Amino acid sequence: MNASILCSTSDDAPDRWLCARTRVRQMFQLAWSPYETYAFGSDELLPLTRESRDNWGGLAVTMADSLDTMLLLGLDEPYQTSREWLLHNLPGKIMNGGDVPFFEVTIRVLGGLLGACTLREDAALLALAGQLGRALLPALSASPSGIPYCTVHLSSGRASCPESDLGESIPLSELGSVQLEFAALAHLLGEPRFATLADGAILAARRLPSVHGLYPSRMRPRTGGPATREVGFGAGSDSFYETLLKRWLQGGRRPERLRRMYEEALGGLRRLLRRSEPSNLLFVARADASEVGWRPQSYRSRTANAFEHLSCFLPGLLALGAHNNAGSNATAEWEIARELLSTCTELYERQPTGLGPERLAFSTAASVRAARIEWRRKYADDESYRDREPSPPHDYDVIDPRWPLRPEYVESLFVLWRLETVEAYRLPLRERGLRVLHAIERHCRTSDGGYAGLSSTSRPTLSNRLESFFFAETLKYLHLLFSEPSALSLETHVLTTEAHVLPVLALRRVPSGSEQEHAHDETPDGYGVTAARVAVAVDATGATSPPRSDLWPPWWPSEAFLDEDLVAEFGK
Ligand code: DMJ
Repeated sequence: MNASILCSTSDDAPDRWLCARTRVRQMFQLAWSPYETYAFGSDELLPLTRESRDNWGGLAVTMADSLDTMLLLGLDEPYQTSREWLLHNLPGKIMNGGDVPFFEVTIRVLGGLLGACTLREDAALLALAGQLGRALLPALSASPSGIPYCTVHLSSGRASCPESDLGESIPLSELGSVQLEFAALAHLLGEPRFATLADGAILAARRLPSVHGLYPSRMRPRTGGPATREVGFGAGSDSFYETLLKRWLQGGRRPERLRRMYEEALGGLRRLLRRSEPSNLLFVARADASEVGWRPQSYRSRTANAFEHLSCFLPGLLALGAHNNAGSNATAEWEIARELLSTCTELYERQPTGLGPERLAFSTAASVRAARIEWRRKYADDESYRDREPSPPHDYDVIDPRWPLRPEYVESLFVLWRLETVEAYRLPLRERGLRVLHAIERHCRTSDGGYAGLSSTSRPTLSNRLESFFFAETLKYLHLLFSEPSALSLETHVLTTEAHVLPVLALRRVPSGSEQEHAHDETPDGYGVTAARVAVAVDATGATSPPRSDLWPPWWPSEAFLDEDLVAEFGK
């Protein structure tokens, strides 16, 4: 029976959401089948040419990234086949492996293995995760500053970062998104060193004075200093801020220092909020933190108001933070979350395909003003243009039209569906998810029944790419959106930046009132007890060290500066 026909029954049909999640399960199988046929054991399937490639170091990235989604979706057969394959082949690939990207392999492969171990106790997979974790560790342990290197050579342990135009440096998101996986590993294996080193990277970043809680989007492993003045919540920065909150939640609301860093970053976020012209869509700009203080990049520059699909994870993050009272003003954080989510909805629903573009440039009142001035200057002497105006603003221009099957929008739909308490906001969220599902079905199917990304959200043209996050995140979030809350508790689990399911490392209060970590005995994971040792290691690392002035060049600003003109309507 064709499930998509079933799913089109009337809004109040009782089996509507059951049908939707059944469809997601089928989509997973349809996407998996060509991977299994043409690329099994490779990092990725090239879905149009039916080839495979090892673009992340050859560790079967798609397979490892998919494991916990298979378990959640009840796909036991591909799970067992993949598990067997990984247990048999990955140890050798790790032992003899070459250069791999530290961040991608941590979030996709290590995260995938640990997600599976969380949902189903599995000593063999856990041992494999331990082997991989140890092979990745030199990226952290070889760094003199604690800021990890970008690449690690699995068999020799050599760690490095390629020389870019910004010198040897690593994106902030890459240094600060691996902590959940390494803390889980530390906990499950009883080896605190994993957590100490990974958490140390965040503490190393914190040695810089932040700019309203924000850190430079690239940093240097050799010195610990910044490699750029750019700060923001898009590519290069996004999941650093996500990790501050989620690592705190994972630690049973500890350590407090991470919550404080998250709260401070919300101050920076509020200063980056802008509204579009003419529809007042709320978005987050990028900024350049210069030595004279806090300045948005030139209004004439398109990058100032650039917004990436990646930033559509923010509504979900803000909702999670507000739900857990991690910031100082949950009401305002909820408002921002709702408004940013409706901006992302607009990005999707204004596109002919119903899928949101990778990157765009918003128009704001200031950019429209600047464009008018520029127009007049340019055509001052041209009779034919002199009395005309530039075309009216239309909120945004699409800069990069691709949709590589990204998850961030459906991720936020899911989190808000779970946590939103105002029914009027909550009710449409599943419908929106269903529209995304239908758009994928309409525009992303390949001729052999699988799926591929789109090279343009305005014209449905397939690209020859099937990223592993389609299995790990996009389909998982859609499935969870259409499932009952009992499918996965957000109180006892955290979802990593790659949507892998990890346990909260439980805390229990003892009668004396002092906080102590205890055995993880009330949690379902059934593993040994090491939360106490992990948390102690985290707290002991650089706990009180003040910012080190020798680390930053003269152009990195001090955090005291505040430009009142740029404080947006949501306050400081
Ligand atoms: C994923 O690999 C992760 O979510 C990462 O943090 C950034 N983006 C991709 C999916 O878009």
